[in-house]
Amino acid sequence: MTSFSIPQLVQGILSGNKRLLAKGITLIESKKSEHRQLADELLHEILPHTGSSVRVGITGVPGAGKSTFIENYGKLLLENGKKVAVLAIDPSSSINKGSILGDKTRMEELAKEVNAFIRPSPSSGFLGGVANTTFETMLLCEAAGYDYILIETVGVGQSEVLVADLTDVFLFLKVIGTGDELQGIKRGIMEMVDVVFINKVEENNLLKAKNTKTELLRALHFLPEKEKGWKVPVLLGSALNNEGLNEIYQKVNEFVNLKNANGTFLKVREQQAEKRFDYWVHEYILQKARSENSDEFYQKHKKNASSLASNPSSEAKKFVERLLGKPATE
Ligand SMILES: Nc1nc2c(ncn2[C@@H]2O[C@H](COP(=O)(O)OP(=O)(O)OP(=O)(O)O)[C@@H](O)[C@H]2O)c(=O)[nH]1
Ligand SMILES: [Mg+2]
Repeated sequence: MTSFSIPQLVQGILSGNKRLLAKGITLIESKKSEHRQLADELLHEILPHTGSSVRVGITGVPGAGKSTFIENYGKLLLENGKKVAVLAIDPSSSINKGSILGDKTRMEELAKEVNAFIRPSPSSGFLGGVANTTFETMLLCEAAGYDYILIETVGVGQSEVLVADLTDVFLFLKVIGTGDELQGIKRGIMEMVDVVFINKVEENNLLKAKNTKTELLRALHFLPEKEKGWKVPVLLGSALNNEGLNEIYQKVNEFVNLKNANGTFLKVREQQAEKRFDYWVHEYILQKARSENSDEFYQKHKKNASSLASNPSSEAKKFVERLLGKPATE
């Protein structure tokens, strides 16, 4: 990994060299503290060259067609002269290692394109860590000139929230007739969504799809407007047969333009970066807590918490006060 110097990595990434981009990402994903130092140096150098992409999150139940969608939507972006990077957020990836690569068949054509870059989810780590890695990977991809970053949520649960916190546009892929009607209307997801695509719509289920659309629009109608002046559109189509993707392309661009006009595009990104900051505050406090000087106290307080000798919250407070040099209150 250290066979390249930081200036070499910077130069390679800025010139769009995929191999060096991949090396840079590996550095970012490393858990070794000396690598983190290097990763910070790398990010410092490339930061002035970031921010110019459109970041799109894509969610939907397993099998909804996310990868198929990305393959064909990605190709459409390429046809429009754009460069596309595909990343994945997979909180369960330690079990389900590199699942996006398992999807090879579904992104086979996109993967072969010069102007496309596909990176699987980091192979381990807790959710917050994976989100952070994805955020930094996205920055590297931007520096390498990718115009669209597509992030697929893999697995279920909290990954949607994280992807929404990393992207400018949040796209929900819905399938009909698989019993996920209720999930689609699940408030949590619907509140985060900017564009809905009902996928796998074919002649035999067109009517059902239209009904689902009406239902979804009704549900959306009751939610507060997330972006001023934006009515979340529900589009029908087939990712597999390349139907409806042009409309998605238009809607995504329309949404980005509206956000820019409203002044929310950059504002939301600032809020997202603040979340990254908070992540690192927690991370560094924990690191300091476990460092040689404090580890004894850390273990002691933790034990008091685990045995419920005192409640975990007050025990944590005592420990942090001690860590910050305040007189211990015990
Ligand atoms: N008939 C039909 N099948 C589709 C369509 N889009 C995707 N599929 C099929 O649905 C299956 C799942 O597609 P994927 O793209 O892997 O779905 P995914 O959401 O990425 O799945 P996970 O990553 O496992 O969550 C595959 O067999 C696809 O060929 C479509 O528009 N019509
Ligand atoms: Mg997939």
